[in-house]
Amino acid sequence: MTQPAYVPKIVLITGATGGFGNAFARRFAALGSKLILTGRDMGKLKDLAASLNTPCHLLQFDVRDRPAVEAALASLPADWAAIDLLINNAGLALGQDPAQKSNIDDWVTMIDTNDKALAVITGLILPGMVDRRHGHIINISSTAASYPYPGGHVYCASKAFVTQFSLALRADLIGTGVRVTSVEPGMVQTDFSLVRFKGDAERAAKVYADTVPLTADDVAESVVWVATLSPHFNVNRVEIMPTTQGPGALGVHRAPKG
Ligand code: NDP
Ligand code: 8X3
Repeated sequence: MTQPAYVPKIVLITGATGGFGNAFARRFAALGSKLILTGRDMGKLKDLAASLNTPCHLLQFDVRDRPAVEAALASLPADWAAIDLLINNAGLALGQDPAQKSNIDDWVTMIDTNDKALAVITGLILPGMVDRRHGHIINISSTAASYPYPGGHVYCASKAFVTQFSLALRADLIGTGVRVTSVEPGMVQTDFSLVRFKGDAERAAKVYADTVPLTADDVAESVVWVATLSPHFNVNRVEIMPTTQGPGALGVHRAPKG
C-alpha cells in the first residue's frame, strides 16, 4: 500500500454510532488519527472506542440540541481542540410515502438533523480551522441530492442542501487552506432503511434484497481517499453507487383520451 500524502491528526465524526460513522472511525484509527466520536448513545460510543487502537474522546449529544453541541465542543481539552477533519455524517431519512401523505414532523426532523445541525456544527468548528489555516470538512450528502425519487421529497431536498452548502463553503474558503468535500453515496446497506421505515425490518430488508449494495466500508474508502490527499488538493464532490444501481427514467402520467 502506498503511504498517504497526509493523515489528519484529529478527526471528529458525528453519528459515530451508525454504520458509516463506525466504518470511518475504524479506517481513521488504523491510519493513526486521534478520534472525537460523537453520538446520542454513550454506551455505543464507549464500545466503539474500546475496540479501536487509538486515543478517543467521546462526546454525547443530539446534534439538534444546539446548546448541548456548543457545550460539548467548548469542553474539548486543549490537546483535542484543533480538529483537522470534521465529518458531518449524522443524518437520517424518515418515511418514503408520497409528500401529500407524509408526516410533517418527520420532515422537520430531517431538516433539523441533516441541515440545521450540520450547519451549526460546521459554524462552530470552521473558524478555528480558518485561524489555523488548515482543516477539512467532509459532509455526507447523498445521490438523493442530485437524483430525486418518489417519496424522497424532504430527504432529497435536505441532501441537496448539504451538497450546495459544501460547494458554497468552497467559494468562501478559497485562500484559507481549509478543504470541503461533499460525499454523495447511493444505496449502502446499514441501519439507514430500518430507521427510515421506523423499525420495519422486513421492509428495510427489501431495499437490499437480491442486489449488491455498497457497504459502509466502501464509503469509508472514498472518505479516506479525499481526506488523505495532499492538502493542496481539494475534491469538491464524490458521487458513488453500487454497480447494480443507476439513474431511472423520469415519471410520466398517462391517461387514455376518451
Ligand atoms: P445509520 O442509521 O446507520 O447511522 C446514522 C447515524 O446518525 C447514527 O449514528 C445516528 O445516531 C446518527 N443520528 C441520527 N440522528 C441524530 C441526532 N439527532 N443526533 C445525533 N446523531 C444522530 O445510517 P448511515 O450510517 O447509513 O447514515 C449516515 C449518513 O449517511 C446519514 O447522513 C445518511 O443520510 C447518509 N447516507 C446514507 C446512505 C445509505 O444508503 N445508507 C446513502 C447516502 C447517504 P443514533 O444511533 O443515535 O440514531
Ligand atoms: C441514501 C440513499 O437512495 O435511499 O441517501 O436516498 S437513498
